[in-house]
Amino acid sequence: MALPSEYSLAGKKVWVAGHRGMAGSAIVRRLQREDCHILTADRSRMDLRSQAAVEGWMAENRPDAVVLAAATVGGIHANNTRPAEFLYDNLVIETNIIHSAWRTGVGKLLFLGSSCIYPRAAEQPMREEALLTGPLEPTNEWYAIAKISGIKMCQAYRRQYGCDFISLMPTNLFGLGDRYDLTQGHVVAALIMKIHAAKLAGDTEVVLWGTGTPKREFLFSEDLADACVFAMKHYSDELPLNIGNGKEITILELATKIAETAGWTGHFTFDTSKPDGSPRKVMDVSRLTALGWTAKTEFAQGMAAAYEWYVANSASEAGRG
Ligand code: GFB
Repeated sequence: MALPSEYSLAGKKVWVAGHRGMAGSAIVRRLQREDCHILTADRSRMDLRSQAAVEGWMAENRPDAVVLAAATVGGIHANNTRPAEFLYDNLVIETNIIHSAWRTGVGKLLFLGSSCIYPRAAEQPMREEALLTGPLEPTNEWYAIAKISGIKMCQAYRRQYGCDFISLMPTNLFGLGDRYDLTQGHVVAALIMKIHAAKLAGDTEVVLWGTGTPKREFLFSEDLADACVFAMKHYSDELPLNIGNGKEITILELATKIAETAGWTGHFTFDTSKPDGSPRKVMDVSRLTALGWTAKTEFAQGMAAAYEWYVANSASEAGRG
């Protein structure tokens, strides 16, 4: 169904679901520069997995627009070992929010997915059209299936009810407010923790999981947030929209750059009993670029900000590992 592609946030009530996570908190910061009213709901007030709670909250608060950044997320180990949570939590959060957004007449909904929705063997860089063209990477297929369902819900509600619901597929993210957890977190947060701890302890070796050869593309949290606000205003289509910078580096190169940022001069070894996951995951961002958006933050600048955030906010509680 053809919907107008321009959406004005001016004067709108925008609910950011998942405002405490890295993506959601960056989106709140970015929306604070728009002429809109931001709504958030703390986990203690509403469990997004409860349909009754979500429906009640939506009926009471009546947001005009919704950013669905709430999800159960984690790095490769979390995805691989907690399949039930990654599937159930994410499916139920998405269905509750998307369905009640339709019921309460939400004018724009942005659903955040992930680059892991594309097939493991997708042609690189990965185009949006690669969705559902082949088998998924097994370490995160549960999360990917839930996120694919979210995309399909947005498409279905567009088709059947004319809802302006869109899906964005960000590449791997890093930045401010990441989850610093050595086993459950993503690679950037885990390596910041390990390298910072090695620096403080005077250790000369840090162990990387896997072979260090997989390639990943990393986008800074504040750039993701800027892309989300851009897409809210200017994107309206069934096809998901890739969000990234199109640049990839190996895990070993990533570790080396984090070491440079932290000022640690030791060396890396590899625990190949741990999984590598996808060999390569780089986004084709040509549709996003054609719309007029590109990432602004240089990798080194984003990494310095992420490291600084970790040292200021999390390092003391995180323990040494
Ligand atoms: O961010 P990450 O955990 O997940 O990165 P994915 C995993 C890659 O980093 C693998 C290597 O190649 C790991 O072998 N790695 C090296 C490490 N050392 C470490 C370490 O200490 N911790 C971690 N976590 N990895 C995620 C999905 O996949 O991609 C998410 O699991 C999401 O669901 C995200 O979709 C975009 O990049 O493999």
